[in-house]
Amino acid sequence: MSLIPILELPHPHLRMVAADVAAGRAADPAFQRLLDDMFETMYAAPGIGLASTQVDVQERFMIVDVTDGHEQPLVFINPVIRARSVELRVHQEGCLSIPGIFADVTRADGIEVEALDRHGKPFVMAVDGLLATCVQHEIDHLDGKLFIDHLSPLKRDRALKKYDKLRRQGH
Ligand code: GNR
Ligand code: NI
Repeated sequence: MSLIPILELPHPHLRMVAADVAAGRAADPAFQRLLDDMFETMYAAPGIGLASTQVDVQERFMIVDVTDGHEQPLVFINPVIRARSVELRVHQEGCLSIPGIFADVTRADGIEVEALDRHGKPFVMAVDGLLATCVQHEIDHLDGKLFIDHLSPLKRDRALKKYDKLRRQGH
């Protein structure tokens, strides 16, 4: 297994929209190895989610594990949000692609997501709380979207200026 470099802002590939994962790709040993390497990379960071876009792969899949002890590793291939709750939830988000920046983001509290698992088998999962926040954050990555895009122009501007400053200081 090996760690994969994570793209950081302002890398332009973070803004790319990923294409669907092709049928049969789950049977490719290289794809399974990529998933294992992504889990290793996410746990090492440490992070609770990692989208293909962040490791410079433009195919629609992501991994998530919001547990403390690596207890619920989830793979979502070609994820689609089928339903979202009216209730919203605010969570202070961060992103491995914008290190050092954290801000409150409002998203649906609960969602129903349809996807394929790592073996290519379809499933539907209802999630809420932190897991729902994380799944929405990761699906955004597949569409070239970052959590700072959910902020008001003023707050986004402040976050980006802070990020620039951190980078100039060598963080
Ligand atoms: O590790 C991560 N933590 C996190 C916290 C709040 C909301 C979303 C996240 S996802 C982030 C890892 C990451 O950047 N995934 O794309
Ligand atoms: Ni992220």
